[in-house]
Amino acid sequence: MKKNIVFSGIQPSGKLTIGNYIGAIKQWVKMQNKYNCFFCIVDLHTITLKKKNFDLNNAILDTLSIYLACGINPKKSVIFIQSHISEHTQLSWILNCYSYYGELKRMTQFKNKLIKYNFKNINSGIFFYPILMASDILLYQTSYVPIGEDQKQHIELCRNIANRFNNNYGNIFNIPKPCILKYGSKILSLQETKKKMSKSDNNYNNIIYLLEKKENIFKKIKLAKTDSDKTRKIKYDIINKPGISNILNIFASLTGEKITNIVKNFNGKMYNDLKYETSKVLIYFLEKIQENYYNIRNKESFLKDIIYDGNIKAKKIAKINFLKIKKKINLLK
Ligand code: AQP
Repeated sequence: MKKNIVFSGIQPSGKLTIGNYIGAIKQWVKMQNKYNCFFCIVDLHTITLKKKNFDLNNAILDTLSIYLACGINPKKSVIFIQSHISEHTQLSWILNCYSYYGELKRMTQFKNKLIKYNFKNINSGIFFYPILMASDILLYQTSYVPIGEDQKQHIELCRNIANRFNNNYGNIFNIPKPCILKYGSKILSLQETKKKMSKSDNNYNNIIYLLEKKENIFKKIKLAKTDSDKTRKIKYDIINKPGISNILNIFASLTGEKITNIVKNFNGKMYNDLKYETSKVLIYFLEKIQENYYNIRNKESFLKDIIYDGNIKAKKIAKINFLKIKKKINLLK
């Protein structure tokens, strides 16, 4: 039987965080045993925001090394680079013509970026980003897209565009479904619990990187914002106790323990006890990933071979599917 297709990607826009792992990569590792998986390094999305002295080429290899270190297996999954497969941008133009200004304007991520950059110097790449993302997904006839909560709205848009296209031309695109975890789909920033943890956050104390040093983990988790509830009771309540709930989410996601059990085990204990144990969980968990990472990161020819192989496999599918789309809209006889 033909396996369903899974597509997902991460921007090589900085050092990956435990948010990227818990929300996305953790799901990928599991899914690669069951599905036909395409894991992309979405470098074209990264150039929507420009950072001074940022070495994108290096960041792509860092991201690939993290994928591998976390357990993405190039023998099971296709790992490739978005900009190397020209069909992504070609399809993106076509889909631009089947999507509306109004729907792109409503995207929360876009609105947040407008605020973050004070409505100044917003390039149109940021505006069209969700269309390129839809192209990434639809090009491979994807069934499932494992992502964090923040990307949910973009998948809804992608589904709308695919349905619109199908209504015009027959069943061209598979309609993809998002896979979003019940717990851990939005790991919060450690000190500003109203927003998610993000690799491009300027405040490093908000983030635990996958390559975070042991001593920083203790320090950052210790500094993590909690709440002013006088009872200091450890309980899962994302509305009233976002900080503590976030720490519980991290603990649960990395150990596989149920939140209710963790809460029971910490009954009567202090916030600092939970923070200390969570730091230990993080250190134990990240140790292996970091060891794997440092073993492969300087093997550039090994990494480039993986990209080469992945690109060939992705290109083959992308080319066939894109030709079908072009034929349907009469761009090709
Ligand atoms: N805090 C998070 N909790 C859970 N999942 C998260 N993801 C990101 N942050 C969290 C998921 O990771 C995947 C890759 O995301 P991306 O790099 O393509 O862009 P992003 O969502 O904008 O992630 P960042 O870390 O916030 O990147 P920057 O700072 O560059 O914008 C996605 O599946 C995302 O949901």
